[in-house]
Amino acid sequence: MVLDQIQKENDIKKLSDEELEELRVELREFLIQNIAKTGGHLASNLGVVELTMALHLTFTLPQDKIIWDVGHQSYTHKILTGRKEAFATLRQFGGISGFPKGSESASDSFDTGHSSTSISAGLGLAKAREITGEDYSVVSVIGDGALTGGMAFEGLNNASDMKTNFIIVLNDNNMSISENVGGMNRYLSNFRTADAYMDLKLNVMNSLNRIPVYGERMVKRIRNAKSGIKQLFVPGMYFEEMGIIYLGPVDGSDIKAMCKAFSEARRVRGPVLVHVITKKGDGYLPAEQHPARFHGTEPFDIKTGEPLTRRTKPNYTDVFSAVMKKLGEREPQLVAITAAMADGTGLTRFARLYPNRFFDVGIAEGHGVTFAAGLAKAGLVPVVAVYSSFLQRAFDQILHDVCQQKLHVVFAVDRAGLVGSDGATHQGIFDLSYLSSIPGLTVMAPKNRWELSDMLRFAIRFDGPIAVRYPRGEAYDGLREFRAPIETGRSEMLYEESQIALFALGSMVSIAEKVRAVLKEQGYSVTLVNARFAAPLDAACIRRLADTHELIVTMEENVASGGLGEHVAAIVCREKLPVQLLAVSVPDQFVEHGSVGELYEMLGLDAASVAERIKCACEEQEQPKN
Ligand SMILES: Cc1ncc(C[n+]2csc(CCOP(=O)(O)OP(=O)(O)O)c2C)c(N)n1
Repeated sequence: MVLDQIQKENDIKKLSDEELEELRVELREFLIQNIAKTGGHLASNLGVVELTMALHLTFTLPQDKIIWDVGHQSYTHKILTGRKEAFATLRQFGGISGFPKGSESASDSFDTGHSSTSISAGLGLAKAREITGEDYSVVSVIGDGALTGGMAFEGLNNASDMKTNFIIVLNDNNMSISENVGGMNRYLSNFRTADAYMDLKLNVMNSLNRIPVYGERMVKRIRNAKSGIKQLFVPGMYFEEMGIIYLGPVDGSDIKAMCKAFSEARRVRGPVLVHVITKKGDGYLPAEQHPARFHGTEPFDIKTGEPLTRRTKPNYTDVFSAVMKKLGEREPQLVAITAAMADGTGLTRFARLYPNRFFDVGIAEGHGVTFAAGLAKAGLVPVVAVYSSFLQRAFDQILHDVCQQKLHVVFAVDRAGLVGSDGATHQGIFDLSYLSSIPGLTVMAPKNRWELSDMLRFAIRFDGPIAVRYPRGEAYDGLREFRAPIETGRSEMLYEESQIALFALGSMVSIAEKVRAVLKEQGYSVTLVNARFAAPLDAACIRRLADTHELIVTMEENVASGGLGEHVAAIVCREKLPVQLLAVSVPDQFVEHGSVGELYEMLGLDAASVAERIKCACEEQEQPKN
């Protein structure tokens, strides 16, 4: 195997042309075989095998800096930098990450996970190089999807002032997770296929050449022109006009052509963009045919491309999708917004049924929220469906554009809580903190699938800014006998006893149910309250619990700082309520990848650990048992 000759960075440079041919085949086979077992981002990685090889052939790692935008496509880079053996542990607890990590390798020059950061980060590295007087190349590799994010445009705008070399590689596969959207995408389409561009150029030049004298002169002038009519013939004028040299388009399966383009790019004094045309899923038919499904995949059967395990029970996203479908029919004012995640957030069905009321804004969470504010101002009811960690991008837009004007925008915050294998950049463990700190924003979390449905209906008929946060994965269908009508700021009493009160929010209610069972078996008397609202908090309930219990245990799938526990503690402290408090939450730290179950155990959020902590707290206080 040629692959065995790659033990560390730059080993690829020792290979012959024949070996490189062999390597690209082996790399694809390796990716398919491994991702079929571990799951991961298959389609994007298959598309950049040759592109990554060409980068590694041209540049020298770790001195030169390659920054992978989003970073989900960095698997070949990881293999070529000596991490092949670790691939069996990809995205597993304690294993290698699915994203670039400086802690894994010095060749991962910038950690990524969220989209559209690579140009800004690369520019920072390149500027630093000017100041420190070092000598290295900086290459930001950005996808056409990631190029729809505002930060990428801000970076381009800023990069145009560079006087030293800064390379942007546009990895253009004409796809975001699903179809890419927007004007930039259409612009790129104009010259995506080198053939089409070449044909157009040749046709025009030939026609002009046929006009005696004048035609020839015009062709000459066009060739010499710096701008104007030249943009009819030269691709990438948008970039050129901004002061960024455009090279391409280059065929992303042609290693030699890419190496040549990258070498040319390295000679440019200033910012340069190399436009590389790749194909998502390249080399594996099921991924080529269903690039969106294979963007991020669970383990699958290589022969059929079908997932190894079939989901039988609905997850929370399915519940959201079903409610949106139903309410879309009844509420003509209802509109839905996604930032390039129609499939992931469950809006595909809504999009199909009500295309005029569905908006994919590209990977632009901040813009999406302010766009929703505009829609709300004009009387519509926008639902912004977005993952918790990506909504972090839109904090100011929620605060400044939505909440200060008290606009009725509904935030359907999916993947709130631990998400598992995508790891630290994707854990949704901060939204309770950043959302519940904004005045006037109502924040809810359902205990089970029925309550998610009720909360969404409540939110859509609400007046004012409101968020419903719900986790990734199977929707809990226990506790279905408890379905008290939802009232703003009111919790739901599930089991009322004395001594210990569990005050749990959202996903933690089902854990609290188990904790209660463990504690009751040991003779404790345990109340269980479904908090329902993180803001406004049910202060009356806290007062009542403090009166009748020795210990209140808050439970939330969010970091401690700024979360439910702190809000409850503030009431208890302010009002000097005579009760002991225990806050169960995600500790204030970034949480790496692993299965959600493993992470729960590691963080002490599983029922057994929580019950143990409560017992210790009771014993510390020498509270008598019932
Ligand atoms: C801020 C943010 N929003 C959403 C996502 C989810 N996401 C991951 S990859 C991706 C599409 C990226 O498309 P592109 O840059 O073209 O890369 P490709 O997978 O096509 O190679 C999206 C929307 C993200 N990572 N970050």
